[in-house]
Amino acid sequence: MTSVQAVDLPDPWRSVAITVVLPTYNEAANLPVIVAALLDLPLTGLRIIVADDNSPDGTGGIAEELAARYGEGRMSVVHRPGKQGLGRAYVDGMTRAVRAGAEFVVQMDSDLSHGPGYLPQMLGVLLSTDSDVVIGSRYVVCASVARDWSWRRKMLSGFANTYVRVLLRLGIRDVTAGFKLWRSSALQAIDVASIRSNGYSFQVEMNYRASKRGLKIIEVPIHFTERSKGESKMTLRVQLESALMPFLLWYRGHGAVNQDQMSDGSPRTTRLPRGERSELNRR
Ligand SMILES: Nc1nc2c(ncn2[C@@H]2O[C@H](COP(=O)(O)OP(=O)(O)O)[C@@H](O)[C@H]2O)c(=O)[nH]1
Ligand SMILES: [Mg+2]
Repeated sequence: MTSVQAVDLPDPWRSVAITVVLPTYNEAANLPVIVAALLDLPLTGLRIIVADDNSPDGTGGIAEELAARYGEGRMSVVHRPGKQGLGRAYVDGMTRAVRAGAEFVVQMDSDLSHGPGYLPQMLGVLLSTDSDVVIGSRYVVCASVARDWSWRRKMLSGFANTYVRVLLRLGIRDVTAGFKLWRSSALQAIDVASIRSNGYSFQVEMNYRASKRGLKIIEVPIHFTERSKGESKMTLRVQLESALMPFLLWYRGHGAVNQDQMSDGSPRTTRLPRGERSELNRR
């Protein structure tokens, strides 16, 4: 279990620079609702980056209208050429957020499954401790998932979590959670720009790198709501990748990321896939 220490809150804490990255693919009905709820929070330094993959339902255009209404200072839109998956959209949005000077970065679904109202609490936990990542968790005490989440999805999520927990032993209950608040320094430490996976495995790979880097991860309970509008983009391909990636991480882990775990105090390095140096670390 991560042991965390209390630290002094920055003053004033509500105006810290925090950017929420919202990946969208066909979320025309949900986007205006979540954007309004986020910008209504008592967090004056909160900005939104929408990363849209050229949604056929016109979500990209709706995002532009919202950005014009709320102003550039609060919201911007990244138009990506086509559907490349959740992980690609997150890497794009998160990399831009860090580069633009965000101190904290949030990842959450745009379909209102992750309640915007949890954010001040998650930020409070991050700021008042020396933790690096706060997960909005479905599988800790007091957390819950929607009753109307299909039994198939509940089983899939339960199975995926157990499989990853047993295989990788990261000490995280909700290891496939998509609702997380990161310190930007943590995203730089794990070199988010070099993450290659998508879907659930994107979440697992991020946790794996964070854990191997020795970053402190805390889970706070949330109620996970099923989307009421639009459709899930979960595909068989995403599920297969999600099954394979944790195994590859485990298999390679002793080479690729364990270099981070130097106990002799020497500088830590992250070996990147295919010898790449990422955009973020090139700065
Ligand atoms: N930009 C982008 N967003 C995506 C893609 N696939 C899913 N999303 C978004 O990722 C979030 C989670 O997707 P969702 O379909 O709700 O997955 P589920 O909750 O696991 O069923 C939603 O905000 C989707 O719009 C994609 O290929 N590109
Ligand atoms: Mg969803």
